[in-house]
Amino acid sequence: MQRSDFGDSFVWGTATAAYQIEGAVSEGGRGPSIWDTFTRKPGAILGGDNGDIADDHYHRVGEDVALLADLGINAYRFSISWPRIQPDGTGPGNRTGLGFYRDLAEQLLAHSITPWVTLYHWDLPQALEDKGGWLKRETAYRFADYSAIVAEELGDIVTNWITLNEPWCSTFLGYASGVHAPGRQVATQSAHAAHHLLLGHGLAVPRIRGAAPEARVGITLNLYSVNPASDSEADRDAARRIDGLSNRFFLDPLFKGTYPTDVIADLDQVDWFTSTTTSTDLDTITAPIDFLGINYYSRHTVAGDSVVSKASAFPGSESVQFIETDAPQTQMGWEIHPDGLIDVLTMAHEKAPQLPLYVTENGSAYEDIVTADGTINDEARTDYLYKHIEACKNAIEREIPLAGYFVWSFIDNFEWAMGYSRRFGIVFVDYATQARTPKRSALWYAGFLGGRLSSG
Ligand code: IFM
Repeated sequence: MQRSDFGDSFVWGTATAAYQIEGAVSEGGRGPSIWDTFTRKPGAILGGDNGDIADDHYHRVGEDVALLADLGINAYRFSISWPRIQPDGTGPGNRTGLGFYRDLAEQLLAHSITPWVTLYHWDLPQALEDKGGWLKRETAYRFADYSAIVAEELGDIVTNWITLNEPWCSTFLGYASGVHAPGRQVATQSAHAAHHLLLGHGLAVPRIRGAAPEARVGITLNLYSVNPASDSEADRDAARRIDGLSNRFFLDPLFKGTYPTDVIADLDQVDWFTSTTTSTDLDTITAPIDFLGINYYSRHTVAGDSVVSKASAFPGSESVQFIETDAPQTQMGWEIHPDGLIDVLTMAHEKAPQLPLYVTENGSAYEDIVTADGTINDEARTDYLYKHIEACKNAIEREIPLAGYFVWSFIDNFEWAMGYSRRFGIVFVDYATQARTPKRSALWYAGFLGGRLSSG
C-alpha cells in the first residue's frame, strides 16, 4: 500500500481537541467549561486527572506545528475551545482567544498544512450548562452565534469547518450515563440534548457560510458497525436498538429529515419529539452540508435480554448486552475490527450518497513502553493504523467517495474519563517534562506519507 494509491487530492491528517491538549485553562481570558467543573468532581476521572496543563499546547504551538510538518501530513484537525472565545457562552468574541487560533492556523498554512476546524468538541461554557446546557433549546442558538464569531475571524484562512464532534457522546455520555461532563443522568430525556445539538448544527451551517463564503461545512459522527451475537430475535432486536441509538438517531435527521420512530419509541419520548421537534427544526437540521466526518474505532456485538444496567449510555435499551468477542482489543477494551470501517463508510454513503466522506478520527490506545534508548516501539498501534488505512483503500475500491483520513491522535492527551492513563498519540508526551517523542507509529506514518520525520 502506498500514498499514491489514494490519489493526489486525498487528505492526510492527524487530529486533536482543545481541552485534551491545550492546558492554560485560566489564561487568555478563557472561562470555565463543563470539563473544568466535571474534572473537580471526586471519582469522575481516573487518577483525579484534569486538563489544567494537559500537553501545554497553548504555550508550545510552534514546536507542535513543526512536528506536524515533519509528519508530511497535508491537514490538521483541531478544535476551538468555546470558553476561550466566549468565556460565559454569550457576547462578543474574546480577542485573545480568537488570536490564539488565528496564529495556529497561520502557522499551519505556513507549512502547507490545511487547518480543519471543529467548533464543538465537548467543552461547553459552564455558564450555559448552569442554564440547562444541551437539554435547553436556547443552547442551540448560542452555539450558532459562537460559530458565526469564529467563522468571521477565521473565514479568510480556514475553509474546512466541522460543527460538532460526536454528538452521540455529548448526548448519552454527558446526560445519560454521566461518565462525561456535565455528568448528568436524566435517562431517556438525554435524547433532548441530541435534538438541541443537531438543531445547533443546523443553525450554525448558514451562519458559517454567511461569515465565510468559501466555507466547506460538515459534521462528525462516531458511527459503529453493530452486529447481533446470533440470529435470535432478541439479539437482532438488540442490534436494531443499538444501531438505532448510535447511528440512525443522528444520520436520519441529518439526511432524511426525520427521527427514526422505533428509536423514539424505545426511548419512550414520542410525545416530546412529536410536540417539540417541529418540521421547521428538521428543515434546519437538514441544511445542506459539504461533507460528512466519521470517527471509527471499533464495532459492537450485541445480545438481548441481559440484566438491566443503571445509568446506561443506551437509555431505553438498558437490557442490551455488549458481548466481548475473542478478537484482539486495544487498551480501551475496544475490539479491533478494521472491516467495520468499511461497514460504517458504506452505511454513511447509503444515507448521504452525494457527500464526500472523511475519516476524521481513527486510532488506538496502548500502554507505551519507553525503551532505554528513548524509543517507543508501538508496533500494535502501527499495525492498527496500517490495517484501517488499508480498509480505507478497500472502501475507495468499492467506489465509496472517501476523501481523507485523520489519525487520532497527533499526541498523547487527556482521554476524558480515563485521564492520562490512555495514550492515543503517535507522538509520546512525557507529562513531567512535556517532551515530545515520535513513536514508531509516527515514523511509519511519516514514511508512508513521505514526511521528513521518517529519515530522522
Ligand atoms: O479522545 C477521543 C476523542 O476526543 C473523541 N473521539 C474518541 C477519542 C478516543 O476515545
